Amino acid sequence: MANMKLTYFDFHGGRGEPVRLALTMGGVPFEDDRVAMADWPERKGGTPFGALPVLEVDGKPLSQSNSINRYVAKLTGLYPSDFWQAALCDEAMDAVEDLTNEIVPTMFMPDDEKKVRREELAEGQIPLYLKRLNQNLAAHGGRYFADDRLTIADLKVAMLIRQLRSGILDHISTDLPDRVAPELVEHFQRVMKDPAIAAYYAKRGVEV
Ligand SMILES: N[C@@H](CCC(=O)N[C@@H](CS)C(=O)NCC(=O)O)C(=O)O
Repeated sequence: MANMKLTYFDFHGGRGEPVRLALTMGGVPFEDDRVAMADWPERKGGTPFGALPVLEVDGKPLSQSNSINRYVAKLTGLYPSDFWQAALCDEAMDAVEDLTNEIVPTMFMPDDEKKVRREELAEGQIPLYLKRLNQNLAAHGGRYFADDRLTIADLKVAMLIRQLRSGILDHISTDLPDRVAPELVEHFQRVMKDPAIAAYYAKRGVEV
């Protein structure tokens, strides 16, 4: 088994969390290198594109969250072998990336600009994406995004729903997912009840 090291920020969510969950679910040991924000400026230059997550496999770096997601999902049986099901899996993960790319810049905005931009997103792109993801879930059987089973796509979407409901994004109402995409919230709860995931968070004392 290759030696794995995941480098990501020190919180339970974001682009790196599906990788942690997938490796844990697959029973793949890895070094969980959690970077404190204060240390990031010093470490940024040492990453392939100045961003995290980065997975090192036997010392060789791999960046870009969805590329890492696909790689670890293939290793852990969380990626469909059927090409169409794999494409559905990618579609959901890339949609979450689209939205993440809209939300993340607001974290670095001054308060007044942040409020305006987040309110705009809460009226526009966020409900639009949640509704479309909700429709995709329904179209693929209602329980999971692809392959009629939990795949890496479910982990990625679930982390988005958790972030939106967590209250860490001021000016975006925490009940937005419940109002516009209730089946996605049920899906999130289904994913969190997976025994390996529930055990992972219980061990870390994290409420989900
Ligand atoms: N396209 C990249 C984006 C990575 C990215 O922007 N990561 C954020 C954290 S989620 C980051 O490293 N931000 C710090 C920075 O850009 O300095 C991916 O999908 O991995």
